[in-house]
Amino acid sequence: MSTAPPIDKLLSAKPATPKHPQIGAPLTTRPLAVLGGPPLFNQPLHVGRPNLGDRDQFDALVDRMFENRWLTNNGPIVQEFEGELEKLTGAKHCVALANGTLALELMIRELDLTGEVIVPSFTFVATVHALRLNGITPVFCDADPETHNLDPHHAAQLITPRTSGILGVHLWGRPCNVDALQEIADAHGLALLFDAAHAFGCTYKGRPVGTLGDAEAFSFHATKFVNSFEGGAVATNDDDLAARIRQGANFGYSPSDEVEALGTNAKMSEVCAAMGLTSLSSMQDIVETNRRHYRTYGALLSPLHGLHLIEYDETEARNYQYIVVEVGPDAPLTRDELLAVLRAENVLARRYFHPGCHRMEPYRTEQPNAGRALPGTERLASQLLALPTGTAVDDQDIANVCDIIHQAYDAAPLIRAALEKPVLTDR
Ligand code: T4K
Repeated sequence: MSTAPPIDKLLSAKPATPKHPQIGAPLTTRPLAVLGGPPLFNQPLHVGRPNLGDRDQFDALVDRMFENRWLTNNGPIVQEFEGELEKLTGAKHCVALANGTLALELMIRELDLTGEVIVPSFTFVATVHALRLNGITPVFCDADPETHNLDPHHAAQLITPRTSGILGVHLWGRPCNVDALQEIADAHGLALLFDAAHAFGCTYKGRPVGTLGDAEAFSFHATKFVNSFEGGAVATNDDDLAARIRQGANFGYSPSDEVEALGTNAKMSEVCAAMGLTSLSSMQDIVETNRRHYRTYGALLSPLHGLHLIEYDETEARNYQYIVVEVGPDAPLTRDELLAVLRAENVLARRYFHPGCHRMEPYRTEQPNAGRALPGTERLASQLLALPTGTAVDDQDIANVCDIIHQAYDAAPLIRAALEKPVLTDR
């Protein structure tokens, strides 16, 4: 039975008192949509709208592709893209691939990992699937509550005679504690690899991501900071590993046209590389936009208790691609209540990453008790919310999103009553 107050009471909810005149945005005086008002945004405001780059540059590259009549299979545009990636990361090899998931799968397979690999549960599920698809048991390691990345102390406790490697994830472009993980890997003779899907253009102690551990996998999916529609790459300084990944991505064919190993088709196409090159040309502008958005969110959300925007170390290179807030227990609304408020306004905030891979199939069935050792993961999966940013979002959009959150804080008891059973469908 509904405990929500009558709708006329909800509709008469007082609008928020203007709180942040410094943004110059017209503060709303309408009731929140979750309380019956019209949505503030007519069109959905997404998390993950692609950064498009310069259309003329892309068109010129596509013209070149047509003139070459070379569409895929290690074409000249892919080779140019790989060269740019190598320059930017300083990695000896960047093998461009069809997507980030295949980059992970090939990196794991060609490093000959077996048995168990230590991996965070708090990541996008592709990280863990890539292990499982290689017949490896993912051993879930908890997330450090501060960094959201693999907790090295917990990782060290999870090593068994079957462990062959550690797969860290540089979440939100904030690199893992690489030194601590490398020390553990060296002490136990383990491979150390990274899912760097979020961390293109970032550094760890001044060293570019792409040169850390044995190998790192990038994603250039449309929603990523730099995109090639779909795409990925493995970066490594290991000549032999790079050669094996190239071969494994091309059905196992060697450069002399012999099938010498098991392989799949994970090749990047020319049109994807054209988009990748276009995206790389805009990279600095995208960083600037993202950084400005990050600072705007920081300024506008800072007065709200219990709401904490993740911090980026501005002394290191960062891409600022993810605006992630932690909605703590002292906030007047839970993360899911705040999400329902935003959704009602057409702001499609995302619960990255909910509910934690250990609660997804097949891992939930295979390891039903995994959550007991993952308190940090459980907390983060229930408290984090990703907000819209990137070049498709402008300052006014951000002011409006923050205004909604301020209003929600003011109307929290009414909202809580109205949301007896929020229906949330995303991950
Ligand atoms: N490791 C990590 C840590 C990752 O985060 C990912 C991917 C991977 C590995 C694997 O890399 P890939 O194999 O994908 O290269 C999205 C992306 O599909 C996925 O690439 C990404 N991580 C993940 C974090 O987010 P969804 O299911 O949330 O995507 P989707 O379709 O809901 O799109 C997000 C929003 O972006 C939507 O609200 C709509 C908008 N959008 C999306 C696309 C594709 C657009 O406006 N235009 C578009 O073209 O997974």
